[in-house]
Amino acid sequence: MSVSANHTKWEIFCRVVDNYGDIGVCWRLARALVAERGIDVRLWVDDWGTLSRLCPQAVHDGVRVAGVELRRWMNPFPVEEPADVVIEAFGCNLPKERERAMAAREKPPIWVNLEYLSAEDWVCGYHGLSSPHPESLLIKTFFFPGFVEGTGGLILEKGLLDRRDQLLKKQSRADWLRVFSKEPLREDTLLVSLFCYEPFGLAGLLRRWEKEERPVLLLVPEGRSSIGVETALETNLPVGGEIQRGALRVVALPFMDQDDFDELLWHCDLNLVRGEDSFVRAQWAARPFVWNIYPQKEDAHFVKLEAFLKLYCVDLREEVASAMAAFWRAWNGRGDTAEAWPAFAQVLSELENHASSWCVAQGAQSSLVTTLCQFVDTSLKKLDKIPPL
Ligand code: TRH
Repeated sequence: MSVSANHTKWEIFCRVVDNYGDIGVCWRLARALVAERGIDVRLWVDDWGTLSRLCPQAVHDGVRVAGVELRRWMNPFPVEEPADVVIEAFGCNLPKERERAMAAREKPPIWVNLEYLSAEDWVCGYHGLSSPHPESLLIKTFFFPGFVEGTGGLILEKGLLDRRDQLLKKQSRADWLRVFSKEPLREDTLLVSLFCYEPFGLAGLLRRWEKEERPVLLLVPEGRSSIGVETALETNLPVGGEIQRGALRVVALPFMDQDDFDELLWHCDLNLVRGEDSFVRAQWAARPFVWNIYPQKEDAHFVKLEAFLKLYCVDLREEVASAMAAFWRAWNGRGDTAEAWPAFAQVLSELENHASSWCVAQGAQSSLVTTLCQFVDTSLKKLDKIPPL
């Protein structure tokens, strides 16, 4: 009988380049592999400080949290038996000692390079391509998450959408909000979450919201986003602090764990998110959202942004799609957010319906955990057929 992915040991290697996204994705993936498949997972992380912001239980090297063995990626790399499946996240380059140990195994480990998420057309053509190691029998396969058939899919934990619906049924947003703010919430308030880099149009948008008829309540977790608001409003905004400016009220939240961050997105009418992981979580929230894409040299990120807009807007009315695209572009520095806001605000209810159907359609596709396990199962079968050296 051949071994299935569920009975193998996996390890994920992650270098924290900047921000939380890379480790955010790996930590989430590791937990899902354990929870859904009972896989024994070890996660190697080079930046313990960033990991422990996301996972405060990461108190020492080797600790198990949510069933995942958390390990410090140190130099020189500890001598240990490599796992059966090795995931190199985002081209982080495995330690040479580890590559040598992998090559020395009787059966080479299944080696996957997990790439960044993109909606660009070329992704399907590159997903699943393999590259043999120049000096050993190791083969590295490139795995691309994505939104369409033929990619690796997205991380969607089993039961997440049901948990979201149940929570929203039993907890009103006013009750949820009481933990963060004692001010009563007007029924018609537009509740917005803000997780961003330094969008050029933030100050202009806040000024626009101050003059809105409909009250806007902006919830801002601590970090670059709250610093951006402090700069724009020329004030201090410590965690727990609140500011009222005209129709706009800002509440500063602490940095939460990933599950609490999900709940924030589920309760808001509009989520301003960034990077990769929060961008996907906003889609599982099934609410209108705006993506602050990670900026790249020579504006290369705009190609990625446009590719996603093209895919996401396929079934939208022309007027709705163009209002959404104009606001997204402005938020990323191409256009004026304050000018683009009224048309965008006008189509929010239509975008809410669209966000729900998009979420259902994406949720019906195979998740990243499923595609990875299928790939590992197929690779194990092939390995079984290779006679030992
Ligand atoms: O932190 P990011 O900007 O990460 C980015 C992207 O991943 C990008 O692709 C990468 O190249 C770049 O870093 C270097 O944004 P992202 O991807 O949304 O990750 C943030 C993580 O932080 C996500 O897992 C959600 C989590 N989070 C919390 O858990 N609690 C919080 O309070 C907040 C605000 C975020």
